[in-house]
Amino acid sequence: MPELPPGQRKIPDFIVYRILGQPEIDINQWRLEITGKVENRLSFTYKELLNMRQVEYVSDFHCVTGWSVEKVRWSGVSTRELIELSKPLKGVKWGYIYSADGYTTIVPYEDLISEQSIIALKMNDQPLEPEHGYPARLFIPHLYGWKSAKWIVKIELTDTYKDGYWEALGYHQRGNVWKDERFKKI
Ligand SMILES: Nc1nc2c(c(=O)[nH]1)N[C@H]1C(S)=C(S)[C@@H](COP(=O)(O)O)O[C@H]1N2
Ligand SMILES: [Mo]
Repeated sequence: MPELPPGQRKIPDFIVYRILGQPEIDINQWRLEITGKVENRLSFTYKELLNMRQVEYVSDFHCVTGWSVEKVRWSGVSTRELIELSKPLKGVKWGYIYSADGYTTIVPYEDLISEQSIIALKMNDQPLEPEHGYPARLFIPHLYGWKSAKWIVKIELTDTYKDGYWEALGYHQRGNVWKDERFKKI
């Protein structure tokens, strides 16, 4: 049995968080944009994402408050594949993530384009439930859940760090679950 990361305990199901409320999504208006330090700014519809190559794997989900949900099946588009289409410029160090509710977070570029980083369209073989981020959420298995922005609308590639919602309140720049990176070091 693979172990849980330090300080985590298993619970049976997700606890839904929507710190800025549940956004109304009109699927015909919704887009996922890739902007910032890129050669090509891109914008994808939900249908376009569904028509791209889908990746799928099973992985645990870890919230920084200490709960973990084991063996969630994720499927969607590889974040790396999507980003490569935008032709990122040299010097990109961070991905700043925007959600439809105004939520933001920031992820090191290296983690954003890591092997299992996914723009998840499905959880456990079903399209995401509205409360879990329909139509799409970012998921990176080795980063804490607050980096898994629900109702994602934009990825901005940048060379400069800036806090997202939780980072501004003291949460870690990277948030690696295996390194226990919960809070910024002072
Ligand atoms: N837009 C948005 N994304 C979000 C959050 C949020 O409040 N708003 N909460 C984050 C946190 S702290 C966690 S642990 C997970 C929880 O995912 P769930 O609501 O699907 O259980 O969503 C993350 N993504
Ligand atoms: Mo969380």
